[in-house]
Amino acid sequence: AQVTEEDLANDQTITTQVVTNGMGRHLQRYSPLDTLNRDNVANLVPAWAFSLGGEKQRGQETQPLVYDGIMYITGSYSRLYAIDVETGEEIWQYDARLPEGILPCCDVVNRGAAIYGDKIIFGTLDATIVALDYKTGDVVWRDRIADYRAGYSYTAAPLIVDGLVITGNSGGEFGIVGEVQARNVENGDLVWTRPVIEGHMGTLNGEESTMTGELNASWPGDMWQTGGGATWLGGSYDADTDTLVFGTGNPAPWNSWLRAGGTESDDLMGDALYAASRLGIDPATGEIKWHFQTTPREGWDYDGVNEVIPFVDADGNQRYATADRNGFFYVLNREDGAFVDAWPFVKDISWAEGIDENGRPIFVEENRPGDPSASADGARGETIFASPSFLGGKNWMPMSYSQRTGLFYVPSNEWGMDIWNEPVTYRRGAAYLGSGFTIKPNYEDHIGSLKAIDPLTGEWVWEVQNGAPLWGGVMTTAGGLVFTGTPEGHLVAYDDETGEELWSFQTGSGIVGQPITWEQNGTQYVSVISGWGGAVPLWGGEVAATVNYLNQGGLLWTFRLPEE
Ligand code: PQQ
Repeated sequence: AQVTEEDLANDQTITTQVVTNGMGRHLQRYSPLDTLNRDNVANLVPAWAFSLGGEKQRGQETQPLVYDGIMYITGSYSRLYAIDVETGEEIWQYDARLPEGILPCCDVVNRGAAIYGDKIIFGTLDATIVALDYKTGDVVWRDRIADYRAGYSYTAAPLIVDGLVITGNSGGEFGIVGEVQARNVENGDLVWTRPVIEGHMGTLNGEESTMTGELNASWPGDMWQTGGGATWLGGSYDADTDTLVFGTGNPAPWNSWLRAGGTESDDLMGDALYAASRLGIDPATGEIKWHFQTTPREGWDYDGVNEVIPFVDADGNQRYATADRNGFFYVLNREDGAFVDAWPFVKDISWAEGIDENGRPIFVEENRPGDPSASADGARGETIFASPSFLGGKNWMPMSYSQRTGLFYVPSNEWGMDIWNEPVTYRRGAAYLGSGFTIKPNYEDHIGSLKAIDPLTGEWVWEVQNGAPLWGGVMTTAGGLVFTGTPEGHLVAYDDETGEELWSFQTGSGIVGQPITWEQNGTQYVSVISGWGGAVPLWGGEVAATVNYLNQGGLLWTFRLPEE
């Protein structure tokens, strides 16, 4: 058997396999399976568990893939495992040999692989992409995405469309330049590249194609050359409009005054296009079809990378939805990415009063960290409190769209930060922030908040609060279930209409992975990886201190209903 473009295109409806990140390239993470449902989920029990082994633990963020009786997962430190789905026995394991000196910003994570033909493909922390034979784990081809010594890394699941492997890059905290690349999945040959910062040149078939944006329209001087905008979370594919949708990280450095973004201007200057944006890209050529910038004049590390999910709203309109790190839930038009509406999905947003009718934030200028050069000694600008924190109202952990309820299920966090700016100059391979910060909880009893959101009105239909920040993916099913995990270790199933907890299981370590479901010989299975880590323990300030009791791990769990 070989995975085809049809398999990828129909992944949501072919319930015996999971061959794409997102359980469908639109990333809805919704399964039409309903043999497991609200009436029987209380009986769910483990079928098997698989340990990643070794002393290499840290954050386990993978979304498993299932094909032809084999489950494929990636692990921390760029490992990939093939496992028998019936028994949980290992078939083979691939360990990337990582060089000294890799510079991942936010833990040694990997979010999953891609599968096509007879190959399984994943990216490694040294900004390399590797294709393995899916039966043996032997390397078929390997290629460098970018130079890890300049701060580039890679953590996302690749996306496959029409025989091309599409990847982003990581490294935004090091003054790299965000880019999307497409390679021939058969041999790894580079087909096109699209840098996402204005002034940089794209390529197609080895030749220069077009410049991104217009030089110095929104970036002063040569700041665009180290402009950040890492495309670190990968993207979705909207088959109906034949568009890749990729998000871009914050512009570098964080200090917006150095990019002419400290004050509002009459033209685009200071907006830092196309950082902190969503881009619609032509998969055949890498040309940008449209852009929507969630946070122009970005100054709080509000990366615009979060997933964009195509859906049809209750009035029959073709829409995209995305829950941005900046705290606003956006609905965009699917043809051209144009702004439709936006609402807060967390409480206490302080950096903006709202979003205007053009989709531009209404800034609260007092809540922008101050200009260091305006301070007495030039060493530190005014410290302000901003909410959400730089780890966002929502970070990378994917939300889900239920076709059953028409609601989005958003894993969000209620927290803020003290943040200030400092002078900084670019040095290759060194952190390029120009900011300091401390994250703080906004409430004593919870940070995590799973919300069911109506995409027509922005209304929160229900909310379930959690002590620690939520950091795991969400999945919905036609059985009326919402699955997600907590850092405290529980995989939980909720009622999709009420938020009532129907089942939970303690997995032994924090869940920052992404659940899936599929069916094998008429039985519906649910799998999730457990293993606490990711950005929170590293960057979470006062919040990290409240969760430092959580243990690391590395166990993949698979559940089913008991045999009759
Ligand atoms: N990764 C996580 C995680 O896996 O928990 C959280 C974050 C990243 C962030 O909050 C980031 O800002 C971030 N930024 C970049 C970047 O700018 O290149 C990369 C990554 C990453 O690759 O994991 C993260």
